[in-house]
Amino acid sequence: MRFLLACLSLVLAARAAADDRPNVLFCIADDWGWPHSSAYGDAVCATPTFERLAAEGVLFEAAFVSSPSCTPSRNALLTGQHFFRLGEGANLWSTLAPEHRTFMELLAGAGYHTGHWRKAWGPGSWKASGRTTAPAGEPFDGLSAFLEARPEGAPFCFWLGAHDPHRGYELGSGEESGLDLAAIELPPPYPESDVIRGDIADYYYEVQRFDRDVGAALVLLAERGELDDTVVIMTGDHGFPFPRGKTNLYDLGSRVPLALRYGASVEAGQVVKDLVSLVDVAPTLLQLAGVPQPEAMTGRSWVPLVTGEGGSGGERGSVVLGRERHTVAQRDHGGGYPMRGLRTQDWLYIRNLRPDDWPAGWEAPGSRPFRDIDNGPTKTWLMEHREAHPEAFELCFGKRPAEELYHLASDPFQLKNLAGVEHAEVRARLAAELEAELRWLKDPRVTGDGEGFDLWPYRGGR
Ligand SMILES: [Ca+2]
Repeated sequence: MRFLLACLSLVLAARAAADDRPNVLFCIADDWGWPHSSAYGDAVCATPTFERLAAEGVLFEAAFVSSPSCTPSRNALLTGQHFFRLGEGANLWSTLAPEHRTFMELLAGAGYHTGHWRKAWGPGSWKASGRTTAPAGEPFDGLSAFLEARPEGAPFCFWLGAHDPHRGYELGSGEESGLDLAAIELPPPYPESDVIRGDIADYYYEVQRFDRDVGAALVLLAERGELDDTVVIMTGDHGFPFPRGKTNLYDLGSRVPLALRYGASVEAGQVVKDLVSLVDVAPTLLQLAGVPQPEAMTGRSWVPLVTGEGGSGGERGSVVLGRERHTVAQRDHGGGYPMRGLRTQDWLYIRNLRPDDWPAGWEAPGSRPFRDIDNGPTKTWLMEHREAHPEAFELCFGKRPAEELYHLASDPFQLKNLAGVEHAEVRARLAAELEAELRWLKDPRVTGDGEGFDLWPYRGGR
């Protein structure tokens, strides 16, 4: 039997060597959010590589992560399943049980040479679940080293990760590099502040550094004559690490840049307005590689969208968003601040499951205040100026009602909650739609076992 299996794997390997399956270059920044790219009209954050991918392939205008926190976002992306289907993997600093297969593992099983550079899965301990292979392949010291180790003729899937633009930043690096602070569009509700402008410029500096890294990888593939045989995806794992960004279901937290290029196989210059989720990455890559999509993967392949078969007029109705525990910021029970949301083209509807808690944790002497918001100059400035700018402070740090509803055309940054004020019919319709989606997806918060999320260990220390 073992001999037969060995023969079969030799046959498959030979077929892989002769096949025309695409290579994959998956590029993901850490904390790079929408709309921080020149491709989306940002006047200061120049990302020529991302613009090139969009011009030579597809620019997605409405891409969202499953959960705006590193580990659950990456778990969802790798497994093609929403974060809440992944047990402990729904939380930051967690693990990923071996039964949740990742696209990297499935491609490796199909004969692909796989590996990653810098930040891939995590943070957390994937070994803690009993898993014996890394969820995003073995580490390599860059694309060149990875390609040197590639078996003759094998297609590859390389995860180009980064720690950019995660905090901390070198203070003043953005301005020193020549970025025009005065031209930065401050996202509401931030008040005018040179400190906030400088902080955003430092974030942009790291976004641009990531863009250059991806650019170098494209040059390398082009020199080897392999660029047009490679599916290139470039995105981020959630929104920017600023108050009301990362860890929030607002667009600044959950919406990300996304572009895809695949030589002549995907028509250049397309703009997809449809709502897509990064849980769709795994099904998309598996379909392109000819690997069957496991039943557990609930994401939807983008192949019909980008090949024109599925249209691109914004037909996809909604995406599901959510969050469980980020840091251990809830001092009373040690759990998270559970939220679920539904984003349509016209509305954002949010359910906050524990409205009595502080969304980012609270302030207490001797502990890091509002722990779920990364420390940095913008956070500090907003806290120090809370009396002068109480509305901004409240929107960034304050408690939230059980339901939020935002009308995107009149309120693109989602500042004016209409739930309970007007549009009761819309609220009821979206609440029912969210409930139905979560039930279909078997979310433990809906099917009755949601307390488990609060009980898993926090593998980041305390
Ligand atoms: Ca991140």
